[in-house]
This record gives sequence, C-alpha cells and structure tokens, in this order.
Amino acid sequence: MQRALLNRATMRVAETTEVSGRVTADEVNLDRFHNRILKVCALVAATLIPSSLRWMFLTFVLIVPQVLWGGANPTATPQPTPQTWFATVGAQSNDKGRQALAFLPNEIWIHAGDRITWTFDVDEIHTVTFIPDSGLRPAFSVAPPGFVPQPATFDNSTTVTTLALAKGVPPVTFTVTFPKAGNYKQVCLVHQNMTGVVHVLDPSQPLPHDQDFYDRQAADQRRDLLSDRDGRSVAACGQCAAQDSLKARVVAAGTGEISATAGGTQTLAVMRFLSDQIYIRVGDTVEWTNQNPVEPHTVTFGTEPMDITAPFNLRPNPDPDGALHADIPAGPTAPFPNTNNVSSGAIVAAAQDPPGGGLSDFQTPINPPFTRFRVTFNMPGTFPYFCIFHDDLGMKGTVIVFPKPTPHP
Ligand SMILES: [Cu+2]
Repeated sequence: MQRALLNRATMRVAETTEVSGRVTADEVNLDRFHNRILKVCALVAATLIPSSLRWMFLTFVLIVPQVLWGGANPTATPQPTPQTWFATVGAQSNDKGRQALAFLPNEIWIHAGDRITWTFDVDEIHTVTFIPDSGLRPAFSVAPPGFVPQPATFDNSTTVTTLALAKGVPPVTFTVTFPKAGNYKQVCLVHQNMTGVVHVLDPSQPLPHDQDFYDRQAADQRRDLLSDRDGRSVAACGQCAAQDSLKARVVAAGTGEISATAGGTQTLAVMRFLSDQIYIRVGDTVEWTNQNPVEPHTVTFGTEPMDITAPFNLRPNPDPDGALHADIPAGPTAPFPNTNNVSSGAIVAAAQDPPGGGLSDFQTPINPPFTRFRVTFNMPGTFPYFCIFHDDLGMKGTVIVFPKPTPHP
C-alpha cells in the first residue's frame, strides 16, 4: 500500500515518539472540532489488517447489513433533560507509530434517553459497535471516503455499528441514543480486546461522574497507553532485538500489550519494525517476529501481492518449527523463482478460543497461526520492506546485505 504520502522518515519509536500528556477539557473539545485531513491510504491500508477471514469483507461496495441502522425507532420514555456525552475512539503518538486501540474513556454512566457522541481521532480504523446480548458479532465493512455516519439508537434489540472509520475532514463522529436502562458492552469490530461498557441508569438514579471527569479520565488513559508507563512493551522490544534465534538476526515486527480497566480492555500497538535497519552478509538469515498480542503485520519485499494477507513466493515448506521461510532472490522451487518479491502474509499470534469454539467473536485460531517469518539473503544489496497494513503509519524497514568477505590469499 505504498503511496506518495508515505515518504516520511522511518523513525525509531523508542527514541523519537512524542506523547502528549494530560490535556484539559477545553483542549479535548478544541481537538474534537479540529479539521482533519482524510488519509484515504491510511484507511485502506489499516483496513487490511485483519485475518483473511475479515479480508473477505474488505470492499468499497457498501454491503451494510440491515442490522446496522436497525432500531432507529426510539421508544424513549419522556426525559426532562436528555444529555449528550462525549468520548473518543483511539489515540496515537505524533509519528503515528504508537496506536492506542481503545475507547477513551471505555466506561460511561448515563441516564436512559441520553446519547453519546464518539469522535474518531486516529489514522487507524475502528468501529463503534453495540451488539444485543444474544447477538452475533458481525464482520466490519470499510467506509468510503467522505462517509458520514448517521445517528442511531441502541435498545439491546438490534446491532448498532459504524462502518470502519478513521479520522478525516470533517471530524468523523457517531452518536448513539440509549432509551432503555441496562449495561451494554461496546466493541470495535476491527480490533480484538478493544471493549468498553455503557451503564444506562433510570433517570431517577444519580450519575457518578460528569463530562469533565470523563475528559480527564480519557486524557489519563490516552497518556498511560501511549507512553507505555509501566515500560513493559519497550522492555520486551529490547529483549527481542537482542535475541538470537536459530542463528538468525531477529527483528520485532511490532510490539504491544493489552491492558484493562473496569470497563474493558485496551491495547497499545507499536506499529514499527524494531530495529528498522539491519546489516548482514550474503547467506545470512533474518527473522521477523510479531510481538503484538492482537495486531497482525506483514513483512513484504518488492511488490505488494494481490492477496495481501496471504504468504507470497515462499519456500514450499515452512521450517521445522513452523516458521515461514523465503529467499531473496526466491529459490528455484518458489512459485516465482529468481524474483525479489516475497511477503510473509499476515503474521500474528493465534487468538484464544472461546468456550464452544464459536465464530461469533472471531475468537478462532488464525490458521495457521504464523508469528515468525525468515528470509535468507543470497545476494548483496539494499532491500527495503514494509508492512502492507501499516506502512502509512511509517512501518517500514531496510535490510542491507554486504558481500561475503573475500579470504586473504
Ligand atoms: Cu503492520
């Protein structure tokens, strides 16, 4: 998904990422209405993230299930003063390398009849989705450029969701009215482990917090996620960069970690190759490992394959430990021998299985669950590569291969 706008410098996240700290409610509001530039490429690229299962649904043909806008028939009991609350979807570092896959905040108490407006604030795509207690989790569809979601009502009878959205111009918002008291789980259809809850109370009940509290809480959660305050994600990177697996040089293709609040789970995703430049000699092997618990990445050299989620031009058999293996140039048994076009396909750890093994929450193993990809370089040169899903966010790297030293006569 390389485009002209991708020519920003690749940065080492750990060194250069800037993370905003706490922001005031005014800043939040200002930001909320700040004009944004629609980056279509980011939307498209980020959309391609998920497993091949979901790729089937990536289309600009708007197959919007009827359930999407169902229930737009408010049966609200008369409310004296229905209130509108505000929250944000996602957060990112200035270089976009760190993405908070989170609803900010992810737990809100409101009165029946109130509504909540979510603002999509990042280049990574997300959905705001409410599914009835007995409902199945649908697949997501990608919103076309300029798409403006219409307000909806959720009463726990039919699913309400946006299409997959990223920030753009005008500010992309989605408003949901909640006419019935209840506790409703909120999910993002694009990302596992991105959940929240809306507590809808009877108007006779007092509410524990005001909007100012939620603005401050959202800012705190944003800062904590993006700054990786406990340092565990960055520490993991340091370890993996120093690893030496099967005598291969190891590069982390993304890292991250899941954290939780009382309202649900959130994920920090570092969309970078660590380290992004590596020096080897002809005959050496480089191994990429995805260390993010939920976010798939690709390691792609040369031209993007048609099926971006599938491995491309590899050795016919994986290594004995299951790792995918390619050669540059591709060996004689590869589908397209002697070319430099190879791709890992989407590599990510397998999701956990739910009881019963149902498909309803996409909690099935990604099959096969590749997390390692190796490339053996048999020619000298400079070999740039990228993640098809996240190169728009700056996820790119380079392998520089030196000739073998000539032995002294
Ligand atoms: Cu990626």
